[in-house]
Amino acid sequence: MSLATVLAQRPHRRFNPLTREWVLVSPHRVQRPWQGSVEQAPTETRPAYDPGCYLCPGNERAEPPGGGPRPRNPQYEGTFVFQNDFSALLPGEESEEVAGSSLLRARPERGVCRVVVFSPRHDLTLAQMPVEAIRAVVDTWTEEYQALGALPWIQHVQIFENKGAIMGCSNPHPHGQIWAQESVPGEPARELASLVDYREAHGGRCLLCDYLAEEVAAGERLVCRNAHFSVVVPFWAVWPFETMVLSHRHVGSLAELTEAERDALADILRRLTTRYDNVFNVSFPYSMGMHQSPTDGAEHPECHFHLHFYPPLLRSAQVKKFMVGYEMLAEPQRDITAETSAERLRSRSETHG
Ligand code: H2U
Ligand code: ZN
Repeated sequence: MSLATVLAQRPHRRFNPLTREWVLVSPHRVQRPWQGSVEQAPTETRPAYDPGCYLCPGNERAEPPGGGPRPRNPQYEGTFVFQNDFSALLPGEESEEVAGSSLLRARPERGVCRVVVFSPRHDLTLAQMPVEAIRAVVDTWTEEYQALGALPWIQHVQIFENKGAIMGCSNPHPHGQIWAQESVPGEPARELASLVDYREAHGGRCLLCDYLAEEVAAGERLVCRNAHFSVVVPFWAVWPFETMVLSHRHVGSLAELTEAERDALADILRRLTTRYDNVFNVSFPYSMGMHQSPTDGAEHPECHFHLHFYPPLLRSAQVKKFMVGYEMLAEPQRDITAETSAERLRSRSETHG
């Protein structure tokens, strides 16, 4: 039996070389071929300015947790960054591991949480923003990565966006978050370990450079690309429409991108998010974020800048993929294959409907 037959028809497991975890794929369970039909969700119309929004220009934010006056946003015209009023991490004094047993371990964790508002317009999303405005978001992310990373005690800067109420996003005003902290958290740490090991085992080669070359040659999981970035549904994708955005050049972070690459990142983000919205004709929810070099002062030649998009939707605007039962207790599972998802995303328009 050929690999292609197994991948398309037989229950099988695929290996994620970044996290070193397996995903169970059950393509035979997808009974119905894709009809291309889409449910029209109620079109939500939002005003360009919402007087009740805590992110719109000039508005008051929520009352801070300790009480006191509510902060007021400036009349910003581009992107706007502020310290998260309900930060999950706090700066403070350095301290040692606190609990004293090998099974009950804890240590204080210091950090900084910021909110990055993408646009003064309450009614837009990345997909609907002009590419120049997305480029401004890329520049803001870059500045934040550099400024937070320059703090001597910050080792990792996680930039991300939760989009859509289904992903726990509290406000439709386009925005993302940054959590910077003194440790490298679990997911990037696992990826880094894999990248380091691959580099050692393959004479200095990069896992993601090699992976990208294979995907470009195969073509079947590619969604779209430009001169500097490619989007693939990873071979090992867990979420139905999961994608990865990979830089063509082996760079570790936003800070190393050229002007042309920053433009290209804005372009690919606009095109990918538009394709997503056109899958079910809804503003597609997702969590997305980027993985870049830790800011621990060390060289990280193994790092390869990339973004992950994790959208929860499966069959329509309403039907999401549940990560329950087997997924919680054993390992992730999916029915629709990465190849089929890539084909669907490829067939969508890059013009916003
Ligand atoms: P999410 O939509 O991804 O939850 O992000 C919004 C963040 O904005 C959230 O982390 C913060 C919340 O703590 N926030 C403020 O900092 N000030 C406010 O007035 C409301 C929300
Ligand atoms: Zn708003």
